[in-house]
Amino acid sequence: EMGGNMRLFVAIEFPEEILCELEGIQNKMRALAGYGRFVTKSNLHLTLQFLGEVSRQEFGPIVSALHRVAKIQPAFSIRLSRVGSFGKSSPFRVIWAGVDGDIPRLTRLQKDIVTALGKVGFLQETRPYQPHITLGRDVELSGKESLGNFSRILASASFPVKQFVLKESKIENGKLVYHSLHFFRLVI
Ligand code: 2AM
Repeated sequence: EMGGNMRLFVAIEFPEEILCELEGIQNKMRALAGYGRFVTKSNLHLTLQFLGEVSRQEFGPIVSALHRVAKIQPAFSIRLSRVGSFGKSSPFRVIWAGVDGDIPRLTRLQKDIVTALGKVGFLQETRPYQPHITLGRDVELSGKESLGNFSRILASASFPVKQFVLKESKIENGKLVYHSLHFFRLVI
């Protein structure tokens, strides 16, 4: 931990049933994949904003800014939509699960977080926001295994998003682990 810096991001986490569903898809994919690095179940999440390296002095203002966003944003519902990829062909750079449902609220929340963090000195992300849950990286599938086949096994139950979380990314004993530092409850 150089100079007490922390590697942070803001994310939405999922109920256990959704995590199990995502893990089920990963397992089917893993069984068919020649190669792939799959995200462990406990690390599955939807990123709202990646902050990168943050110093101790910046931590307080970040938490305050996120509280200001949360206290005026209503809770909303989303559901898993489909399986897609960044990178057009095998090996797929990233395979992800997408969401639909109340996307305007999700997008609004993400924009407000970016704006609020911009005010406390974080560079605004200029690339368009592509909400995704990374399932695996560098996944090698044969031509026959189209991603559409995995989309078809997604159940479409909605689940509520009642909070978001500030997380720290660390390597512990050679493993990537995420620690939740702060939960921010949305307005119910
Ligand atoms: P990804 O899942 O598409 O890799 C923690 O690293 C989270 O922040 C991941 O969900 C990751 O997205 C996201 N993230 C966004 N920008 C990032 C960057 N420049 N470096 C690492 N992670 C980033």
